[in-house]
Amino acid sequence: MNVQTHTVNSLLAAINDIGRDNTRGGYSRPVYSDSEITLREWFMAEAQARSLEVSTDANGIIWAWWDTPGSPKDEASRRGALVTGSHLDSVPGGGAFDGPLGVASALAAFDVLAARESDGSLQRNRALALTVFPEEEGSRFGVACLGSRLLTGAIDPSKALNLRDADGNTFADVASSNGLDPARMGRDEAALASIGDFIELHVEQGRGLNTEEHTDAAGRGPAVAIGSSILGHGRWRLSFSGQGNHAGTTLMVDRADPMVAAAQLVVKVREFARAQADARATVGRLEPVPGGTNVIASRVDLWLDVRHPDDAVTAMLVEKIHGQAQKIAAFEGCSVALTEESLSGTVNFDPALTRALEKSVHRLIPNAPLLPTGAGHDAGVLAAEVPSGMIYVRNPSGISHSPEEYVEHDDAAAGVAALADVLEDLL
Ligand code: HGY
Ligand code: MN
Ligand code: MN
Ligand code: MN
Repeated sequence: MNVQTHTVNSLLAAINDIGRDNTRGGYSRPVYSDSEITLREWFMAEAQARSLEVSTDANGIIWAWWDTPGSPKDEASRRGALVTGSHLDSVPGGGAFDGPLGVASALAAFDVLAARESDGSLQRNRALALTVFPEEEGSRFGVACLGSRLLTGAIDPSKALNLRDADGNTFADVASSNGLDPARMGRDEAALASIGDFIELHVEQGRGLNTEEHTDAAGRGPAVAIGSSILGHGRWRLSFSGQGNHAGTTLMVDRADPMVAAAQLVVKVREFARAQADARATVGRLEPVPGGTNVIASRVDLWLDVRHPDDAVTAMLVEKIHGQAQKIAAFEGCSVALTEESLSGTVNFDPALTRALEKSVHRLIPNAPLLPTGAGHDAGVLAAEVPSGMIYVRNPSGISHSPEEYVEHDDAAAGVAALADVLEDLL
């Protein structure tokens, strides 16, 4: 096994049992949970083992610095650095690669560059950093890419600090108990100035690399793709309120059941999205209150995820869904309230940086295509402030946010080799 194959796969193997979810399957690694903290500690140990200077900023982002030889390791020498990274938190019951593949591949790519530096074939005159962003999935506090949104000012710290998890803990309290000072959170000019280019390597989500357009005679797609754009996407919560009551003593004619209203809306969401080319709309989370088997719910919270390349279409779809929800609620004797939780416009990655990624990647993988993605990423949030780009590593089934998410060892190694070449060319 060569260095890249060994390192990235052995790094992932080392964290393979952290945060396993034995009820849902896969992994549940919510931000600042024991498992995600254990992963943060694993990352910091791996970074320190590579003599990287590790620190956590006011927004909870971990920075592992590989300063230029002989530099004073200060803000000035780190300005405009070459930064790569991803996240370690997961969705509930998620896969092993979404996030950790980017972090492990960056560690392995640094190993490749260190080997080139020690044999004299690489001179570094630009600082490098490896970053780990908190709450990329938004699984605990409801807003995706919370760390990168705080860093860029895309979310107001007061809104972020008041976000609550399912147990009612505020982000402020959880962040404080993890050593952060809520008063210092928010847009960080110095940190942003330190990012000259940002590259995120990520497991492919969706089947882009395995469609006939990209596969060879053996039906196999290239190991790697370069990101071109991220679909605009947002999250909304629709709360249906009715009359909580006893399941046994309440006649059917006497009910105002928000679960029945929510169920009707779920089917309508699919109907409206199917009628709109390129739209994706999902209800992945439905929470009845109080949630008893013998209880007619008093309220049902329904979370809606809508995505489309045209932000105006996303807005139109949400409005149509909300209008339908109001009609259904009225018919069922219920009411409904809509709350927007987060919204990200469509992102086109930096054209010059994307061309540079293509040039580097095509040396090793000439048929690596440009791929749009429907998945949000910290790289997409940073793109509003700094040149940002992505590399995707082939996922044979394209399935993600599921225990079935997978990357073959050789493709993971190819991703490291591509990332190492990209970083070297940008140094
Ligand atoms: O939801 C997303 O697209 C990302 O995985 N956070
Ligand atoms: Mn991810
Ligand atoms: Mn994800
Ligand atoms: Mn992401």
